[in-house]
Amino acid sequence: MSGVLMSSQADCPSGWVLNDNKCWFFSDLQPALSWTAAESMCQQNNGHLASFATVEERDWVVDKNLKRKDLTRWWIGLNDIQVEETFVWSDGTPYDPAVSNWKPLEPNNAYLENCVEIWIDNDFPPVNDKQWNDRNCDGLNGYICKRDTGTQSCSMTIFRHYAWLDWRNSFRLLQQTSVRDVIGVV
Ligand SMILES: [Ca+2]
Ligand SMILES: [Ca+2]
Repeated sequence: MSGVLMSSQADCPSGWVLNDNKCWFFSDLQPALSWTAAESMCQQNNGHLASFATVEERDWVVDKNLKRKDLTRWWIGLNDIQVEETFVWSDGTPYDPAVSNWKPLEPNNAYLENCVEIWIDNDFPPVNDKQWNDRNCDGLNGYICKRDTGTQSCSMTIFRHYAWLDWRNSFRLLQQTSVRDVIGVV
């Protein structure tokens, strides 16, 4: 037996988290990046800085992910770079103000602020927890990327297989690779 499995299972690249049929990436503390550099990093991985289409997505990001990290400030894709006070998501998702979660008095464009961050407040009790702030795009933050699962429908998933052949009267182990997905494979 040998070969590869054509998989149609929704999947994410290594280091990304699957949620609601999207893949999400949460950066480490270092290197902190400007908004533009962070968006570029996400695009290099076929994504964009994170957008939130629903309140559930928005709160899942904070409640299930960011609170485990020491970092407190995270770039998301929202920005008003093109037109002041007209906010758009970098991945083209329509901006729904009902999904927004601004801190009080934000966005305020206080220091030419055209990029949006989630700013986790570590005060106890939490104050304005998981809410948003517009910040100067050159500020250095962690970042969150989001992408479609997509490409796995045509990808080949390598699974573990041993192929023993009788060659010159001896058996030879030809290949041994790691188990990834053997569902449906006999
Ligand atoms: Ca602004
Ligand atoms: Ca601000």
